[in-house]
Amino acid sequence: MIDVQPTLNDKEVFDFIHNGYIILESIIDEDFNSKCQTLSSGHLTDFIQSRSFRQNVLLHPKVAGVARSLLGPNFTLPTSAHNHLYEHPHEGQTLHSDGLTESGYGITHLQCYYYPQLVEIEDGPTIVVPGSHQRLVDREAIAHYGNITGQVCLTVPAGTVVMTHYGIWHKAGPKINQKKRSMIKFSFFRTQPPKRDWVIESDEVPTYQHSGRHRYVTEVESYRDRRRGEYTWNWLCGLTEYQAEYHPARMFVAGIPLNQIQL
Ligand SMILES: O=C(O)CCC(=O)C(=O)O
Ligand SMILES: [Fe+2]
Repeated sequence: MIDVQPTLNDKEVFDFIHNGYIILESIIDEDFNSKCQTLSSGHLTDFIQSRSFRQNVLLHPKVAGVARSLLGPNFTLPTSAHNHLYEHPHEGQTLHSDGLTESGYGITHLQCYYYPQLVEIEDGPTIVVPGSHQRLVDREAIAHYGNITGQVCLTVPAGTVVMTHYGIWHKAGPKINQKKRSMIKFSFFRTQPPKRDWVIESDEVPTYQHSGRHRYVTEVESYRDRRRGEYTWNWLCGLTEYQAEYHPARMFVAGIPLNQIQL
């Protein structure tokens, strides 16, 4: 099987649990970014399964290292992706979580946003709400929300990959220029029960460290966040009963386990 080393340590796993995303800035090779800027909008299949996309993006040691850390050794590589390409000005999307987001404390699905070009505020960056990923809501309920204190505009350098918990609330922000802005979205899934096999210094499992209140939440909600974080941490460390789950989004987003991939 292709050797992928985990990259996250306990503290970085805490941060992912707390925020629901991790930003890997400017990691993809410039020539490959340029190549991706010529892709057409919408569904992508052959290109995503190509050796060059696998080598440059999916198996980039930092991208695969996060997938390996949070989803275990035999995570799936995607066979398709979606290019969210905007060119003309638009007023932005409404806040939402994607299709088949569901409740539950585990981490089984990482949805990734790859930006092959620089994204500035005028370009309509994706906006995410840190810590929103464990709050299952219906899309209509949050679609009318405006800006939320503490939301993060993903204004990022070319070649950035943002890896998110599938449930995170997000939207494409308003765009006021005619520049092309692409975001290639793809997913990794877990295939095995979790265990604490990321980068560890000692076998002793630390207790979950809550990073405090997100800017938009009250004390009580923050307490709930802490409890939810503890459940996720314990689940990831293999301390709670694991029931094999087939993430519902996998009905639409296929993947091939790493142990079946040959480059
Ligand atoms: O393009 C973006 O920034 C976000 C797109 C998105 O979230 C969607 O279409 O579901
Ligand atoms: Fe979305």
